[in-house]
Amino acid sequence: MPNWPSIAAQFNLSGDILSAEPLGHGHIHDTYRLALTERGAERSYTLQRLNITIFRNPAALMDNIARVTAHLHRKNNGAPDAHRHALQPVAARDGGWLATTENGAVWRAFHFIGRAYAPDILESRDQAYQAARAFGRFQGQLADLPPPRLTEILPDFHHTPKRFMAFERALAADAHQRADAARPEIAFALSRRTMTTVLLDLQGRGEIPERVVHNDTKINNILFDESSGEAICVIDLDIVMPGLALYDFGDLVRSASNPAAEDERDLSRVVFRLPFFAALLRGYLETAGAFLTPAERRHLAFAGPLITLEVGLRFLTDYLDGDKYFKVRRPNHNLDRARTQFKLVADMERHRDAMQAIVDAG
Ligand code: GN1
Ligand code: MG
Repeated sequence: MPNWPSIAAQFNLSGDILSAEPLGHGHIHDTYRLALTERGAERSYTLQRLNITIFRNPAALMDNIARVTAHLHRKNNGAPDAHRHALQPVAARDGGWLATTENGAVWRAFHFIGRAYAPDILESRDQAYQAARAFGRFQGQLADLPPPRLTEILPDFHHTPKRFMAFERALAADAHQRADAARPEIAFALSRRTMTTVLLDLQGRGEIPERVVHNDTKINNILFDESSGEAICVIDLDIVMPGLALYDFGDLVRSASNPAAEDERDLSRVVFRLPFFAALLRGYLETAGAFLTPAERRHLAFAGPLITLEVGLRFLTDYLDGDKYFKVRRPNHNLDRARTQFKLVADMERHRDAMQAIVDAG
C-alpha cells in the first residue's frame, strides 16, 4: 500500500485521511481515490502513481496538462457545475505538480469528480452520442490554446507506419518464442500494411491539419454523470498533444462500437455495432462538424478500422516483446487483446460501405 500520509503531505491538501481505494481500469498508471476529512467535511482526490518507464518526463507532461485544463476552465467559466466539466490538478507544496516518494515513485493529484462513472463498455447509443459530442467539444475548445505548441510527450504516438515497423522488429526478434502461438494474428496484421500510411499521406499533402487532440479517446476516458447520463468530463489527459482529429474519432469508434471487453476471450462476442457508429458520428459532427476539413470528413469511416488495427498491432507487439508496456494480469493477455482488436477490424471491414453511406448522409 502506498504511504498515503507522506504522499498527501506533499500536495496542497489538508485534513485526515479517511480512505483510499483503487480506481478505474487504466493500462498504464495506478489510480486511487483518496478521501480526506476536515472538520466534518469530506473531500476526495484522484491520486495517480505515474508510469515513469513510459512517461520519462512527468514534469513536462504535467505542464501540458496544467495548460490544457486551465484553458478548458477558462472556456467553461460560468457554466453550471463548471468544476465537473474539466479536470483540475492539485498543486504540490514545492510549487510543481508532482510528489516523489522515498522509493522513487512519482505521484500527481486531481480533484475527484463524484457522482460520475467511466464505462468500459457502452450500453446505449445515447452514451455513444454523448461521448462523441464531448470529445468533439474538447477538440473545439482546444483549437485556440495559446502557444507555445504542447510538448510531444510520446512522439509519433499514432504514427501507424512506425507502429507497424515496431511490430516487424518484434516479430523478427521473437525474443520470447511467442510468434508461433500468434500465426493467424501475425498474418492478419502483415496483410494490412497499406492501410497504415493513408492519414499521414493526407497530412503530408496538407489535406488534413495538425490539431490539439486527446490521442487516447478510449471510452473509459470520459466521465458520465450518474443521474443525467450526460458525458461531462474528458479525463486521462497524458497525451493531449498535436495530432489528427481522426485519431480521436477512430479510437472512439474502436472502443464504443464493441459490446465486449477489450480482452474478451470469446471472440463471438466481439462485434462492430453499426448503430453505435451512427450515434458517434451524429454526436461528433454536432460539435466538430464546423471545423473538419473535407478530407477529414471523408475519412471518418476509415479512422475506426485504422486505429483499431493500430491498437491491435501494439498489443501484438507487446505480446511478442514479453509484455513490457501494457499491464497484464494473465498469460497471453496481450495476445487476447490483439485478437479482439483484429476481430473488430475484420467486422468493421465488412461494414465499410454501410459506414461510408452513413458518413456521406451525415
Ligand atoms: C492505454 O491509459 P489507458 O489505459 O487509457 C494506452 C492507449 C491504448 C489503450 C488500450 C498512453 O490507455 O493508447 O489505446 O491503453 N495509453 C497509452 O486499451 O499508451
Ligand atoms: Mg485511461
